[in-house]
Amino acid sequence: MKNSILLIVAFLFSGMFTSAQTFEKQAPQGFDVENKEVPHGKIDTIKYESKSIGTQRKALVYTPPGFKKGEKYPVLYLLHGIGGDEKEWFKNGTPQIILDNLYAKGKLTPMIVVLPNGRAMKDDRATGNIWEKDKVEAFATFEKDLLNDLIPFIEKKYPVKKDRENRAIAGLSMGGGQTLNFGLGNIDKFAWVGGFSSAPNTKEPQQLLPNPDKAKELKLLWISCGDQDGLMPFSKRTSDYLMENKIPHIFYVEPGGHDFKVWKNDLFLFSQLLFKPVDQEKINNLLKSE
Ligand code: FER
Repeated sequence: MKNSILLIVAFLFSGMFTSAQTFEKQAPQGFDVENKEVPHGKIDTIKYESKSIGTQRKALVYTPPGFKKGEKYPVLYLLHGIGGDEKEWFKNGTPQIILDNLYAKGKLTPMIVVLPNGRAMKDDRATGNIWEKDKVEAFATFEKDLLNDLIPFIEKKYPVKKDRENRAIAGLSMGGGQTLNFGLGNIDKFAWVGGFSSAPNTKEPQQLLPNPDKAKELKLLWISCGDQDGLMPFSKRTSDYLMENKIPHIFYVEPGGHDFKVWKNDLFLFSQLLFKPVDQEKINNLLKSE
């Protein structure tokens, strides 16, 4: 009897040890290289009617290896930057390869990943002057399109779990700002939020979270930025405000600038935390350690 209790305790401890150990601080070499030997997910281009914009809009959807219509999946909405569109992540961040490789190692909860076009306006292509006022404003307009058009479309067309605990939002730069604005503004819709190198479109902390305690309902609040990135102040001020208000979150300052090397690493780390129990304090300490 005593022995079996000891065994159980030892087993539980070894589990804690392995899960901490196997959460690597940085993506290992080859994490983003296609491996023909592993099962692949599938990428579809979908078109949906946007009542908010009055046009048909496009998004890419990645379904995981072994995807079955009869099962129900959580969903991650993954947003691009100011120069991109629905294909930016796919072309430059290769989430399909990173995630295929993670699935092969058993590191992910099976999920659907939606890559939307976050420039919500009639001509949503990343052409001409991408810094023009109406194009920048269209990144804010996307909140309506996402909540009222895209999410309902995905929930009709794909077998997905529809509660907040099964819906995540993350993004890079302008998409990171959108993520924090929309995610923290709609905690009833999203329980998992990840801002990567968030841009100046990130609302000021007081406006972002007038009632900071509300953010305690989140399962994961991830804020990361490269240490060489000029946009660091937007992540830092958000994290500082959360710290002042004792809101659990992960603040990850990583080596690097404003580029896909950083964002691929972010996706690699962030995706492994999704839709499973996460101790943010522990991950924070792990990411800070040498
Ligand atoms: C800015 C600097 C950077 C800005 C947006 C960005 C709207 C976005 C960068 C990106 O998405 O990569 O002043 O203002």
